[in-house]
Amino acid sequence: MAVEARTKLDAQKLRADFPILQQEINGKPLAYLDSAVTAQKPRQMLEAMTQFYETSYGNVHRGVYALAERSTEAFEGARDRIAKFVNAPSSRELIFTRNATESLNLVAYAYGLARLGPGDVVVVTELEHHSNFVPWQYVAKRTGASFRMVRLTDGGELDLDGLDEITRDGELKVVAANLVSNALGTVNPVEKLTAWAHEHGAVSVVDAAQAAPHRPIDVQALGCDFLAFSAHKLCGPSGVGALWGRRDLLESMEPFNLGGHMIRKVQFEETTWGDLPHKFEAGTAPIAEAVGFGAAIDYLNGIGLDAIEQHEHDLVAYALERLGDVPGIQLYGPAPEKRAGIVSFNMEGIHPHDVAQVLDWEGVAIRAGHHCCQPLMARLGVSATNRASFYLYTVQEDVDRLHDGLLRARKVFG
Ligand code: 7TS
Repeated sequence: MAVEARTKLDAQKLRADFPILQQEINGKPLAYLDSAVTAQKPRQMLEAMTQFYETSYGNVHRGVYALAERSTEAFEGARDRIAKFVNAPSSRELIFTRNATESLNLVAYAYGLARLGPGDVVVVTELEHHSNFVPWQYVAKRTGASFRMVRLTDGGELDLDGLDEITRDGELKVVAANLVSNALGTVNPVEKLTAWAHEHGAVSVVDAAQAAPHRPIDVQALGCDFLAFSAHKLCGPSGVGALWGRRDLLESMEPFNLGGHMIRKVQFEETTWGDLPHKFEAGTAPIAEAVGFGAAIDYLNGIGLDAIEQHEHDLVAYALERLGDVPGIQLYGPAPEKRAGIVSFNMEGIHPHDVAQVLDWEGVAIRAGHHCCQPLMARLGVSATNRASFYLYTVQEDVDRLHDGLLRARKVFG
């Protein structure tokens, strides 16, 4: 009988793919524990971009010469693979944007602004990144819709018991939530929120900026209507992101940006819009960045998203145990099995920026701040936290060095 063995990834071996990790910082090897802010880049992705610039670069969809055709082929090939990565029914539903933030603004403006009004309800969660909070708050204010929030339990999970009360507030129109929280790492029950949204005739907008790098994404299984993510968090270049949206919704929406490439016909009296996805891609696209995005997806697929998820899960469990014995540490967030590779914490009596500074002396890079989650910080009763975040190239030794750095911070400031 065949035994199915889960392939474990070998982070130590994968590190060789990342040139930036080969250097020393402040005389120490680099322990990069800030992948949630942006991930480092494998040589394979960097080479794909260089090769594209050296052999195939041209503008897309607008030339008949060989380079323009090559460029268009590479660009559209990347779109196909990125669409497949989230199991989109069609790559025409996959729109290139600058980043997850722009993807979410596209939905808020092109869908929200046109469809919301007094008596409607827009819901976000207390765990949202500002990118999936502020656009909805703004659009609600502009349209007179009411703006509500799914609260957090003390355990750092969304409190779904409060949903009924929210629906009594008016007609539910938009439910916007992240699949993985960047501040606590919580994996949120987006399928349940989507089912609730659909039960009430609302659309479900999923911020997958933090989820797409770390676990397999299937928009059809999630059942959502829109899904946003960025390339730079999944080993791709900065400057490009994606929005997946249900075709009928995208087709029914007005464009977000106006100008070249997104039109069908322009006359003095009137302009008509191009087909999907072009209607939402005004101007020259992030061409080489999209090609790099595709190469990053190939790289991740080669390792396997299941293996990445398992690796991070193992690291989080290890980190929570290891850091638990640091004197004066307060750890935030749910149990390891309910979170991605993110650990947020505070050290009693030491400002998070001071902690991060001492760690930098040791070559350990973590983030300190509000993580663009001020509503969550208010809920936790703090202005900032420290956050260590892991990826496929993180090894246990990095966590050990974080642990030792925290003991040093205790000594320096204790
Ligand atoms: N949503 C989530 C959950 C995020 O973590 C981020 C970025 C964004 C949206 C926005 O992504 P962008 O690519 O458009 O900037 N997260 C972080 C972070 O955790 N620290 O800085 C940015």
